[in-house]
Amino acid sequence: MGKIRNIVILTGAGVSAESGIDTFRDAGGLWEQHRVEDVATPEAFERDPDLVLRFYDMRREAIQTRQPNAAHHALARLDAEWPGGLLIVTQNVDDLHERAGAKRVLHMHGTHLNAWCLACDERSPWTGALIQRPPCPQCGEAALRPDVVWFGEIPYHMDEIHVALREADLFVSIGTSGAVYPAAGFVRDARDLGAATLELNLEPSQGTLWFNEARHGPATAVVPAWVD
Ligand code: BJW
Repeated sequence: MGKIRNIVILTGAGVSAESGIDTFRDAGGLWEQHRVEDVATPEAFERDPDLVLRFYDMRREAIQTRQPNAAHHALARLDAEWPGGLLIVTQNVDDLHERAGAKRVLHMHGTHLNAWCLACDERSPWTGALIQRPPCPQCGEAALRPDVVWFGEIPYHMDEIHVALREADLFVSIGTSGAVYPAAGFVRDARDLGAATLELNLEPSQGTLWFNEARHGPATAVVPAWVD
């Protein structure tokens, strides 16, 4: 990879699609016909917490039965072997990058493995259901929500991500539609800061024209082909 030293890799739902985890905007429908924008907002949670908690309980349960695929494994290999800077910024709430062995991973939209208590503001590891309103392990209040970032909320780790983008020689976007900001803007940030940019996606994303290069196909094929 020439003179490249620092790499930032952004992943989205497409990297986990072949592990059997539904994407958000592809054909095939969302749970109970809801648009993700209608379920993944603080307003939706206020309006109908049962609906939102059932949506996340169902996804948390499904994710725990899924396994990393060849794309996650290829990225974990790259993470283990790349001598320079490398950061995987995932929009996914699943833990398949980590289960494949990747270490340098940030979850900018949170993780399904944590619950966040709205009473005491603490995060706790959480693998069970939230619909029965279990008490917070820290304060005992029944005020837990999924520790994920909804529309209108500020994504996690933005300072670290911007530092990595500033230092990146290569920005790679994998399996994301480019529909959701700020992640959809990273390609332009990286380009403006001098990085080369590569898209690996099933099809051209909404931001495909911003990339120097695009390779289209299933993640389990195009990601290992790029890494190896
Ligand atoms: C395959 C494949 C295979 C399939 N192989 N590929 C600027 C302009 C306009 C609006 C905004 C703006 N800035 C902010 C906004 C508002 C808003 C926004 O973006 N709205 C848009 C709808 C326009 N953004 C926000 O509110 C964000 N917050 C924010 O901006 O705060 C302000 C702030 C930011 C920074 C600093 C300070 C202040 C928060 C966004 C939160 C998004 N949350 C969700 C839910 C997370 C929890 C959960 O999982 O339920 O995140 S929504 C959902 O979309 C989820 C995903 O991470 C995210 C992105 O989806 P993704 O991963 O791209 O999936 P898909 O389905 O869209 O695409 C899959 C792709 O894979 C497709 O292209 C397929 O082709 C491909 N594919 N199979 C390879 N086998």
